[in-house]
Amino acid sequence: MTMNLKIAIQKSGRLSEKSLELIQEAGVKLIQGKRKLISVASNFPVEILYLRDDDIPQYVQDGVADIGIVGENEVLEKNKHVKIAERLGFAKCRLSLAIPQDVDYPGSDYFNGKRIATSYAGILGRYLKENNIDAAIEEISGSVEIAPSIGLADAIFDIVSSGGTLVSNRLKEVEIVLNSEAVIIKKQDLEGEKQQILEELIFRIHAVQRSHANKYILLNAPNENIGKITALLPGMKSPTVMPLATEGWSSLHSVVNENEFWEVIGKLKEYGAEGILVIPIEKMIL
Ligand code: PRT
Ligand code: ZN
Repeated sequence: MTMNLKIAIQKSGRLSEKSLELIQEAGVKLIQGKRKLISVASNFPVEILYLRDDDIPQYVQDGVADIGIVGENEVLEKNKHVKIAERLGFAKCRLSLAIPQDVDYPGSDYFNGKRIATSYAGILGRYLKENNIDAAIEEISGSVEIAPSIGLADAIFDIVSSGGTLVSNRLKEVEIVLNSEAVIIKKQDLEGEKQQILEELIFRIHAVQRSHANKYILLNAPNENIGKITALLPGMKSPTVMPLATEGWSSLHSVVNENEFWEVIGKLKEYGAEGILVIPIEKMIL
């Protein structure tokens, strides 16, 4: 009998959809539980627990779940005994200090003697201590951005993503304390079969991430330029080159990285490539 790896993900919020997507793209088929607190998988030894993100570090520490998907900010705030097993690259944001727009900012000394509103008292407390800043922390659980305008605080320490919330509350970001993204955390002493299931899951996640970062490319090119094009599109090992019925031309198949894509396309056209097709890749295993 195999045991299931228990995976905690956010029940509803900014992380839930992407977390589920990641697990499903890794080929895990979930059978929805009736009350939607738990789902089990039909083809992979995992089960999913749907929780509030704030509770995930604690549950993973205590072994209620074996692993969890949560914002790094939440992991550092809760400061539980868990390990980061993998960084996932989504839900990117930062934890920053912000002050009213019309106040001059001389540097972090500014915060001495000030009151700072936040829901991240743990991270802020450590930052203030490390930087020898003597400020008061006003811990509040929501709508931190309005604290300065209602006279509750002089500054805020909160999550910033686009910066829109700060602007609409007439605040400016003055110190970035932490950059965060979604991560997989695991129990400190995860081992044996469960550790193996986690490794298989991470292997599959890498294949999915790689496939998102790359495209399959097909093109026709004059034979005299195949060498240059091959150097440009090294592919996984080397490109596939096949002769076309038209004399002097070949068809070339390879893989191209999303980041280099437009640059590569420009050069391919210079080298006389025609009929370029670019196709999404579903999975990519090296
Ligand atoms: O109910 P539950 O407790 O599970 O959810 P939650 O409300 O605590 O969390 P949720 O779903 O809002 O966010 C989950 C995680 O997403 C956070 O812990 C971060 O790791 C990550 N994340 C990424 C964000 C943002 N981007 C974000 N922009 N979390 C919150 N925000 C909020 C922020 O609080 C601020 O009010 O968006 C506002 C700022 O956004 P901009 O774009 O205006 O700068
Ligand atoms: Zn939360």
